[in-house]
Amino acid sequence: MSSTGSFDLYGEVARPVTLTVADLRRGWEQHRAEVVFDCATDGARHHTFEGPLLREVVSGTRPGFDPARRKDRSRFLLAVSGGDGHHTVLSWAEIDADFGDAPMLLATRMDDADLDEAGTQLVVPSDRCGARYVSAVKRIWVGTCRPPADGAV
Ligand SMILES: Nc1nc2c(c(=O)[nH]1)N[C@H]1C(S)=C(S)[C@@H](COP(=O)(O)O)O[C@H]1N2
Ligand SMILES: [Mo]
Repeated sequence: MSSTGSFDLYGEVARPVTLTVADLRRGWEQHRAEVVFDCATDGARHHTFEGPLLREVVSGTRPGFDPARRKDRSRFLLAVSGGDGHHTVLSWAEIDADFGDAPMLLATRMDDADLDEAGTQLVVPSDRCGARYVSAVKRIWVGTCRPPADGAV
């Protein structure tokens, strides 16, 4: 059972880890992002977030790719789940500096509030809509999916 505000980072990685928001604040350089996104029900939302880059935090777990090979890295996915069951998927290539280079964060602070109790929030400044800004993150799975087999269609 994980403590308040912590999340599990696991999957096809050498070093799975459970991290608190305090760990995120201590362990990596903090970045700041002022974002606007559209919510289907609430319209334009404005927020300021602070936190480490998602790719730096995930890299610390040593995902099971050869870091020197772009094609190998491009096979990996991340699945991010909130405590309420909201779940979204992104690809490693979206955040990899040689591909999409999106400056996604794992927030330690939103607007004027620390997220230690609520839990970290995924910040996706390159998204136009808010659906992937998963709050109260509980799990991030990192891994690959099997390529479609011949004759599967
Ligand atoms: N855990 C969780 N995070 C979530 C959602 C959700 O239902 N559960 N909804 C998303 C959607 S659709 C939007 S638009 C934003 C809204 O964030 P805000 O209300 O803080 O502006 O949160 C996102 N993060
Ligand atoms: Mo939304």
